[in-house]
Amino acid sequence: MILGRSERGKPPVEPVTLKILVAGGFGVGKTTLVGAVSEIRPLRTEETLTEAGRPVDDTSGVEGKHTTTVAMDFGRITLREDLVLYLFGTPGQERFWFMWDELSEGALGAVVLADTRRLEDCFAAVDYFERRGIPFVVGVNCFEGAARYPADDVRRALDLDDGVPLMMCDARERASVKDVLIGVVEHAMARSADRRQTVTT
Ligand SMILES: Nc1nc2c(ncn2[C@@H]2O[C@H](COP(=O)(O)OP(=O)(O)OP(=O)(O)O)[C@@H](O)[C@H]2O)c(=O)[nH]1
Ligand SMILES: [Mg+2]
Repeated sequence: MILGRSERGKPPVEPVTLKILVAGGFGVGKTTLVGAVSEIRPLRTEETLTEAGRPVDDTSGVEGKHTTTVAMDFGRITLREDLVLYLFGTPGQERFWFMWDELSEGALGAVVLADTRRLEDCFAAVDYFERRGIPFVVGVNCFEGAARYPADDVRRALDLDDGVPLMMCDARERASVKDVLIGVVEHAMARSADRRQTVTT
């Protein structure tokens, strides 16, 4: 007997896959964020921080940190059955920034993670995405012990354009990270809809 279409249930959906970058300064929690939400075992490229690197690898605030990303983090999250995000965490240290151009190829958008104790460490990431016109949101990773600042103060310190979303988050919490990722997808979609409208009007 041949089953009719309605009897066979819904046809399998081919999900849309989107690439999202996770950027920000050294030790701000990028690897932690990808690990918190990835449904596959995240690919990590961690190397041990050494005594020799101490003058350049400033771990103040994250003294428990013993490793650093040297190439990238990679993870995957299914936001809806028809929407899958591939997450690419960038290395935070300046000496690995040559990787960013490769990693940002084809990215829909980015999350710039910030730590308010060392806000200046994410300036370069904000500049990078602004200059290339890649939509991004800022996620303020709220470490315990760090002073909490109103969102507007952080926005002003980062000199963010009005349209750029800023969200408080905890890079260790799946639900919190998921909200940030939904934020970046929505923001990027809205930006591209705006652009289409500008072209047609
Ligand atoms: N308390 C607290 N610790 C965190 C949080 N996020 C990350 N950490 C810790 O901070 C340290 C740095 O986190 P990573 O995820 O390695 O940071 P990263 O941005 O990937 O660092 P690089 O790749 O070296 O630039 C780790 O020891 C984490 O356990 C957070 O939200 N709260
Ligand atoms: Mg890392």
